[in-house]
Amino acid sequence: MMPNIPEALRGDIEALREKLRHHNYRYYVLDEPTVSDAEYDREFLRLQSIENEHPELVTQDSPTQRVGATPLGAFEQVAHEVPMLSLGNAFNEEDMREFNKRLCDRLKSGAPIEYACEPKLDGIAVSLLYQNGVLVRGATRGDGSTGEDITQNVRTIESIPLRLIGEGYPHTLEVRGEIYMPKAGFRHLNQTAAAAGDKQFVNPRNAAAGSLRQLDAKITAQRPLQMCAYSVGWVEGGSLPDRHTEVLHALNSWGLLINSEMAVAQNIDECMSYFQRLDGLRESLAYDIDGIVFKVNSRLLQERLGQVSRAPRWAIAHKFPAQEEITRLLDVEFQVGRTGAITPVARLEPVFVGGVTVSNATLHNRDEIQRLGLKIKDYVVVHRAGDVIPKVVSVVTAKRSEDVQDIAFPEVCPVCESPLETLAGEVVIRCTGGLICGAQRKEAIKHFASRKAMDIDGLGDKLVEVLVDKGLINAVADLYSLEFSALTKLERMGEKSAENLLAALKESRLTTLPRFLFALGIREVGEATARSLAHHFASIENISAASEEQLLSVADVGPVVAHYIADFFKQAHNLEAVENLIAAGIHWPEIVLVPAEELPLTGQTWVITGNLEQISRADAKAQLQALGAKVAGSVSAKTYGLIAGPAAGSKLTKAQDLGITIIDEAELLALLAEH
Ligand code: I6G
Repeated sequence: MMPNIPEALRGDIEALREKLRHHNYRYYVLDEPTVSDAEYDREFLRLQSIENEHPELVTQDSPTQRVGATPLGAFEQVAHEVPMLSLGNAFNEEDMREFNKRLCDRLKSGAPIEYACEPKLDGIAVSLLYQNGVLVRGATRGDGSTGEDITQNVRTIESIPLRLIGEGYPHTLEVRGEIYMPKAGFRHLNQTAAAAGDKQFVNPRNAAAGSLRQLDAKITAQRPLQMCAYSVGWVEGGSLPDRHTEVLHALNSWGLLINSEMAVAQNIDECMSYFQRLDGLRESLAYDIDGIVFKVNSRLLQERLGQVSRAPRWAIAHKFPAQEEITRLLDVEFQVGRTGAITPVARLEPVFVGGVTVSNATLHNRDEIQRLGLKIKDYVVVHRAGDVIPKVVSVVTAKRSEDVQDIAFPEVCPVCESPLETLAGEVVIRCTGGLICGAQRKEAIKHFASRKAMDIDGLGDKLVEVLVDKGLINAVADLYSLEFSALTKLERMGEKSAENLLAALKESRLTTLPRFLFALGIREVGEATARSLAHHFASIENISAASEEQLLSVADVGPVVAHYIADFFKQAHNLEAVENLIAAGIHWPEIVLVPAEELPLTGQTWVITGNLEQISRADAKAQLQALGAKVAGSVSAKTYGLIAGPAAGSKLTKAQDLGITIIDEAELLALLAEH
């Protein structure tokens, strides 16, 4: 017999569930919570406690029922009612244009085709089946016809609704999408694994796959997984909008997460612009993507186009170049940097990754080699993303052969044989040789001559190596006494090149104090700090005489940097180098200190967004600050101006809405040059 439960209590419980579903949706799907975590927790506990008292009222779609009780013995097979197709690929613009032409020809239409553009998340394709709005099954794609039942696991993912919200969804609705692990969650998961001495995942995709493969859903529940919907499969008892992007918006209104970068392109040219824009955004996205999926937006046209073998004709994945490849570690060499840091560098069998051929990758330090468990001749996974230096991310131990060799870290500096040291709290091993060390000297001179330092045209890294190796220069000041006759004796140095180099050296003598300070190569003093120091102290004499305490009063100088600066100017050989350079004729326009309230941009707050190409963000920020401006991270009514580079997103839209001045990089450079 049914227990006697007041109808009012049933109603209360359902209302509470609805409320929690709504907050869940706002938090996990819209990313716009309207209650605090504490308030959510209180309501959740209230529901849990009522359900504990009345277990007969617990329903499978209750927000308390995400984690099942008993681990499975094995995953069951699931036959997909509508096959889960795969996508054809495009690797370049030509492939994309051919795809578009194929479709135009087939549709026999001269009108441009409208496309839906969606980032292709690097995750696991899944199917979620909703019957009357209740999640009844979750399955992997498998071979497209048959997958595995992972209902227990998908139920633990908070961005997957256990019951759809809103109205108008079909009675049977199969949603398809990608389960993925955001980059931040992946990093955190690996840090926790490392701290516990457990095995780490190679990348977010493997972590997502491993998490879904758990027979115990309690483990899946602890993994930071998300699900993003990208299409529908089996649909009955209801209808969907005519355009694919509208279908996705409908899914979103029923509680499912869709990609916020989704857009509509009116033609193939707009698809290509979208591809370029997302390529620029790729690194800054919270999740890994491996390409862009373009789909004919009209579902009617999709139907007309149909499919070929197991892929729809109306969709294509335009892939970015792979960011990870496997290659062989041939050797490890040890480089000595400007500050004496010894960096192990992997010499690799050349491999095409991230759009370029890579044959070297940094291994950072000894700890990293140990963490990777790396041996010479191992097969390794190399990662290269954007302009970031290639990195060895893991060893493919399954491919390890018998002939691998241990990597021996040097006992003394590989260049000058000085002893090595590791300072307390650092992992970096350094050569103690200072400027006695040929490698450190060369690096110091290369840095001095570099574009953002003294900008000596024609004095590249190779030439510095030759000049030091031939004994023509030992220190930076020696550059200014180089003679024509000595230069023309060098291999591949004609009279014209020697003349040009001497002219560039002469020209470089007129510089600015910030450039000169940066060129000295003081540890941790980058361009921005050099500029702040110059504008605070106005002269090299004042800077070299400043105490650590005085240095600390400079914007962006902390105790560590203050110590490095003071320490640099305490050393006689550094003071001598500065004197020699000034004696060689290096000079700069005097810096006139202006009171803060009289600076040209005082009272203005600027925000920087999008990509800057000619100036780093740190530098732009420092230069704006040096002119008296504040630089903020978000746009508000108080913002004076927005600097928007390519791939600017929501900050640009907000600034446009607020009618704030918007300038591009070229206008920023003009503004900085003006003052
Ligand atoms: O594997 C896929 C990833 C992303 C897809 C897909 C997608 O859209 C953003 N869309 C379809 C239609 C298919 N696979 C078959």
